[in-house]
Amino acid sequence: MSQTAIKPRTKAETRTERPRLHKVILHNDDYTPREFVVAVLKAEFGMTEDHAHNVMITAHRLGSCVVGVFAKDIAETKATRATDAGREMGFPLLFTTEPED
Ligand code: TYC
Repeated sequence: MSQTAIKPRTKAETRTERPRLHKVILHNDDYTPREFVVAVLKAEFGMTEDHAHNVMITAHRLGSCVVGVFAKDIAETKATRATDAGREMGFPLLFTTEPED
């Protein structure tokens, strides 16, 4: 008869999960000037004029556009700063965040 001793596993699994990334989303509105949206995208997200214009016009036509994907705290800080830049000028410009699937 074979007697195989099975050693119980003692080491806990150390699988490191990467923190989920969060999308920053730009929402269209009827009041914020296009050039202002482009300027905020350039200033807060380091976009070129071309890239910022593409993102702005996509949000304008479709209602919203993903601006970028960041760690949660960075996404929230950027969305808040960009939204505040609009509010300071009296515009309803809105950036929100949501976890990436
Ligand atoms: N719809 C705005 C206008 O026609 C421009 C705009 C574009 C505003 C994108 C917000 O996320 C936005 N003046």
